[in-house]
Amino acid sequence: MNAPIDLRSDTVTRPTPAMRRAMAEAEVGDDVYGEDPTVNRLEARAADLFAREAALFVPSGSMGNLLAIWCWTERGQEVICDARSHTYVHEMGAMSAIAGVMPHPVSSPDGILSWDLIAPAVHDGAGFYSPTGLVELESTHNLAGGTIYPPETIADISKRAHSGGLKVHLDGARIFNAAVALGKSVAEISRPVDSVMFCLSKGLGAPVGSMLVGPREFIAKARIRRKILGGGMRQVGVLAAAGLVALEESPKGLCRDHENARFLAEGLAQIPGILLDPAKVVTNIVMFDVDSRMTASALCEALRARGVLASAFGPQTVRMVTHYDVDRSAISRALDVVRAVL
Ligand code: TLP
Repeated sequence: MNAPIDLRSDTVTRPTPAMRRAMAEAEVGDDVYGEDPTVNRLEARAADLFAREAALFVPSGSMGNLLAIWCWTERGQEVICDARSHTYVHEMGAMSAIAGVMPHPVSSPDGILSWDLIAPAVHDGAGFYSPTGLVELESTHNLAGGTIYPPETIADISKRAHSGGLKVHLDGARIFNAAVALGKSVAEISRPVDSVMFCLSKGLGAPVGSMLVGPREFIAKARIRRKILGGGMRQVGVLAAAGLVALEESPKGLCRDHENARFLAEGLAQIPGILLDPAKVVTNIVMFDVDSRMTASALCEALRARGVLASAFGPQTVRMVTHYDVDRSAISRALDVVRAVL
């Protein structure tokens, strides 16, 4: 039997041969002493790519987002975020459990907030409301199906947040996908915000790791808090080496992942029982609903039995994500399987 076609996430990608070679040959030291040369190179490269003062290598995107929230806020404040944001829905309540802040979720079309949606949620701490500490945005937006913030919306939100004394953090787990789709650099599209978290371990294909980028003082504080969380990683140059390869090599393949996602979406939209507008698929995430003939988890079970892995993200909602380990022919086969099951 063929290996399963794994469309659950782009986190399932395995390191490329070039990454494995770089990992085997990585020069390492103790990163808690700041002495791992490969980590230092990765942090410098990330800061450079995002035109920022500094960067920090963290074990996961969740830790990167948590550190950003923790470092920008005071206990008891609120973080304004989209109601379907990863920080609110999928980070195990970490911002409350650890940073002591409350999410203030705001619903938005396609996961894209605007200042008009954010403004009514902003509190200055007077009266009965806890004060706003931070605005958090997500691009590409995972649960909304890989949607992208228009750069002018990020600029407008940031300008208005800043004029009210608020910082803006961008969950850019898949910001390279956004950049490729927009034909702009990651520095350009993230310039207005105060900090960015991005993942090396998703579409970029590194086995482990994410980066937090921002001002020097903020990163210094995040470095201490990463240690508090148990995230001091010693000879972690073996992982940073894969991250460096990912940064240089992987962005050029993302365009193919986006074309494959569109092909997948167009095929799915033609299958009776699937509700999906392929025009909304602009990056590598395909989110669709199944009609009442089946639940999302029943569909995923049936697909799994036939060698196609997808994720149920709601009672009727299924997510499929393209990445470099699935090519066009695997996607055609996956479409045949979905058609057969439905
Ligand atoms: N997302 C994972 C799951 O947690 C849902 C996935 O398979 O997509 N921000 C965004 C927008 C994310 O999609 C994710 C991971 C994270 C942050 C957290 O990254 P990790 O998994 O490295 O903690």
